[in-house]
Amino acid sequence: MAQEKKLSLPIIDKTVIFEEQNGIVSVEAEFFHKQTSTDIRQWYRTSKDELPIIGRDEDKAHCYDASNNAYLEILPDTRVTHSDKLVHGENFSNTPGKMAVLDYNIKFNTPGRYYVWVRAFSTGAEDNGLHVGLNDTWPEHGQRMQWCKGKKQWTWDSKQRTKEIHCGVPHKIYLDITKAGIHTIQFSMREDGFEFDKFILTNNINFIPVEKGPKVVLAQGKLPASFPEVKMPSYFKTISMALPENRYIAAQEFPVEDTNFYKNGKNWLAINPEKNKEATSTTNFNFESGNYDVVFVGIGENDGKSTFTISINDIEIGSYSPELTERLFEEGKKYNALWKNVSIKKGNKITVKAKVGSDGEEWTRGRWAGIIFAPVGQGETIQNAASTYYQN
Ligand SMILES: [Ca+2]
Ligand SMILES: [Ca+2]
Ligand SMILES: [Ca+2]
Ligand SMILES: [Ca+2]
Repeated sequence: MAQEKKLSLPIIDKTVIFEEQNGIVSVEAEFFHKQTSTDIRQWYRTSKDELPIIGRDEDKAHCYDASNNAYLEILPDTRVTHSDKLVHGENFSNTPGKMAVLDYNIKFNTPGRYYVWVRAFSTGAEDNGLHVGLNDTWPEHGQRMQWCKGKKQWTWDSKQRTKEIHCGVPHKIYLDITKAGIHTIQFSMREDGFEFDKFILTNNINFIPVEKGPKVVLAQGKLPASFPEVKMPSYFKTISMALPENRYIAAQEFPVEDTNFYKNGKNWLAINPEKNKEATSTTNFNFESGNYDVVFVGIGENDGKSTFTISINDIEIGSYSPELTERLFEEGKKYNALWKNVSIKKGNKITVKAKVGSDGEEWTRGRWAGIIFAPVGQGETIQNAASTYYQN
């Protein structure tokens, strides 16, 4: 069987039934048991070793950070920008239930109104609409799910596009489950190129899923093994290598012993705020003497703002605090500091002092990734290299 065909077929059968418990149910998009109305557009699975090549499709694979390391995309994607022709019934369907329909069986224990959230990845303005239905009906409140925020990253949302508000109104996307038992939840295309990772239904109007969302629970059947993980090169590595002339020292090349820092994962140093509020580490600058643009790569956290102070031979070159984030942590330009045209001699001591921050309840961990010494005038270029969570 051609690889492409295989990627549009279900990987579970209809005996696999998901279960709502305590008013919530969570399902991977790739766990549909049936796909219909597929002559013009279909959903295709992408994972580390599975890349559908189906006509026009200008964006890359986005397995990194996808729940279960896999997702579905409606292909081909012939309407990428507003200037591409809109063809009803081909690259767009304002009528739900007509094109690329996915089915999921869910056992509901608690009847009631369920708000539908979907985790999607949008790279443009014409790949961010979807419809949701129930038992082959397509109620008004499942139509025109819309994403505007969170471009180029996996983003949970639950909003209905209206004539007045194109970016969608919250709390308007819901399905009414009138009795307990097994129901079929369905999704169909509104815009081609849509990328679909996971969905949840919750009877709590205030619930907001974060990160990869709640775990999948089964009422019966068995799920296939997870897809292989896709590792991204670290942000620090990516921007360090952006110019061959860059010199750099990763945080984890700094000594840890007796500094109050610990190694956090493979790329960062951090402070355990339950033990320490400050940490300092020093290493030698073993590169050519000269002037450099110094980029300090800190991590933005959502519990507050850490503070970093960098010194060369005990003379401070500056202090700064990365901005607050919405995610647990984030890397990118706005979390870095840049000091231009700094004179450094071979053998100078480079010292990083970190202090945890707080939002009044939780503490940050003073996470940082390293320091880049770029040629003078190139600091901005390094700063503008892509961030971890933005994929093309
Ligand atoms: Ca694509
Ligand atoms: Ca499209
Ligand atoms: Ca796409
Ligand atoms: Ca998924």
